Amino acid sequence: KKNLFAWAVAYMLAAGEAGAQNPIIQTRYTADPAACVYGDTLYLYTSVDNEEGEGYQKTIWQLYTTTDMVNWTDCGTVASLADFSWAGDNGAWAPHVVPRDGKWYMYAPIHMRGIGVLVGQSPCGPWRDPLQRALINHDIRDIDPTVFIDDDGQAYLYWGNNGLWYVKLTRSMVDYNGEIMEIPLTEETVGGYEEKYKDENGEEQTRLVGVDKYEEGPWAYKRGEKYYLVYAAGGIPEHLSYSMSDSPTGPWKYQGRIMDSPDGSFTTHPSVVDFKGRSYIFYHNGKLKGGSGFRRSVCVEQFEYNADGTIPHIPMTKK
Ligand code: FUB
Repeated sequence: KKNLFAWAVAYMLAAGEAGAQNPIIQTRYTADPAACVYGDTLYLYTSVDNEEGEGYQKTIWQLYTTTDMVNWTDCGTVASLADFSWAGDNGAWAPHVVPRDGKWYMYAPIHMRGIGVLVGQSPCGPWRDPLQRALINHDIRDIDPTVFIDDDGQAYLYWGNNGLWYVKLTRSMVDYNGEIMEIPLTEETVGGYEEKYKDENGEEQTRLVGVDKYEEGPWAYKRGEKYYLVYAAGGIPEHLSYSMSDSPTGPWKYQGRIMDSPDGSFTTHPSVVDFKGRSYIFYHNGKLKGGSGFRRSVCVEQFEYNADGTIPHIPMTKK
């Protein structure tokens, strides 16, 4: 497979004592970071924005690795639409990758076709598509998967744009048990408040409006005894907010905004990990030369949790 084990040149060297320069990927337009810590390495998967044009007709997923958060290795394109026989030429959007029991699982949204899952022998494949169909295909808003494995071994898949759902994955990681559950987007769970309105057929509907509102890009994890959902919120432009819970199935309680809207991009997309004793949040902006809301670039900030486990407001930096 092209680029397999292409543990290529570290393309960008240290920019300073605290870490690399933002955007951390300067050789192409990358978006939708999904970081995964395994052993002594941080694996950073991204979607890839096109060099020209508007929209997200994206075709590949890229992997970058680091052991020190300063020097990054470009592992190249590790998966593409061609890995899914059913994907057509729809967009290769925000991925999420988790290792389990010696295998690697890539959850990959194919715009308008659902969320597929690839099983790999290594962080960069080779991959196979065991289902030969989407794992999740119940709504056109099935994008932005994030997988969290709880201490008891139960894995959960969360996803959704303008709607937030989860399922319990089976131990195989390529199937799920029980029903798809919707997480209510209320003022209590994700901020904002509900408003009634009439749709084009004159039917009364409810929508979430107000000060804050879940949009997309959920990132689920546990720290201590608390469960966290960090996500893009607010419509256009998006910013990052989060909710917390005592359980992976909720109820979730809205906690507030943690990062403002990035420069040059109307979207943002979080990934939060602890690595070598420090906490990091990845996101994207449109600040690379020639960048825009359709030509985005992955960035990272180090931060420290508050003593009570809540997340502070995190400024965006250039370094
Ligand atoms: O990259 C396409 C879409 O942009 C993602 O699915 C969203 O999270 C936003 O970042």
